[in-house]
Amino acid sequence: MNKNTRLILALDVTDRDSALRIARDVSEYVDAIKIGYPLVLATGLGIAKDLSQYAPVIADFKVADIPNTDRLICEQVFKAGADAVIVHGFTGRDSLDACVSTAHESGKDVYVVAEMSHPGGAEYFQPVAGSIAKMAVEAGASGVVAPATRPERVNDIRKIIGTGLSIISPGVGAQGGSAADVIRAGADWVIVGRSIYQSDSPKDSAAKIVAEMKD
Ligand code: OMP
Repeated sequence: MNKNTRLILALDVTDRDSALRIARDVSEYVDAIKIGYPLVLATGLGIAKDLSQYAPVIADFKVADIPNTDRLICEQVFKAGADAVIVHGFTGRDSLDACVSTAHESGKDVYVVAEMSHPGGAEYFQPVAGSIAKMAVEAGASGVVAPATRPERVNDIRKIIGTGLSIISPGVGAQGGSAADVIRAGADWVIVGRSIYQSDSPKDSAAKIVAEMKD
């Protein structure tokens, strides 16, 4: 993923035509498009390949199973044309290793959820976020997911992982976080969904967020 705009679109729409239209409209403003259960369950995993003409695709399946199942899931995700996958780390090192080795076999990336952005993310995740982030470094992941709703936590996590891993950060806009604040706190990319795909002009909204981060 090239760091041009620092924006990742979370394309959580459930209609194939809308997904393709929005992806095309915002393509000049995004470094990647994140897809997940809403869009894939509605349209099929084939949407990954269709969207990859506009930007690299991150498959957000928050993979969280035993190593063998994790490997099988990641194989399907990469075979379908995704460039990266988001996985959970709380399942332990062996499960994470299965995801990372599957990704590395085909030159793909793994992002590990360190701490979630919603209020409940502070309940169980926050106490273990540092350990999960450290494990992501040790396992050879490409980066971690950390909350734009708590820039101070992004700063803490950046200190733990150093500069070798990327931080991708959801929670901007609809969840209350600020793109500029979280980039300043150490995130490499922001992940934005509703503020873009629910707006009257996804393209203008994406452009505005990119400009805010540049400023
Ligand atoms: P909006 O809140 O609509 O901007 O979308 C945020 C996107 O990031 C959604 O696709 C969420 O599933 C995802 N996300 C979070 O909001 N919080 C997290 O802690 C982790 C993720 C994620 O892994 O992408």
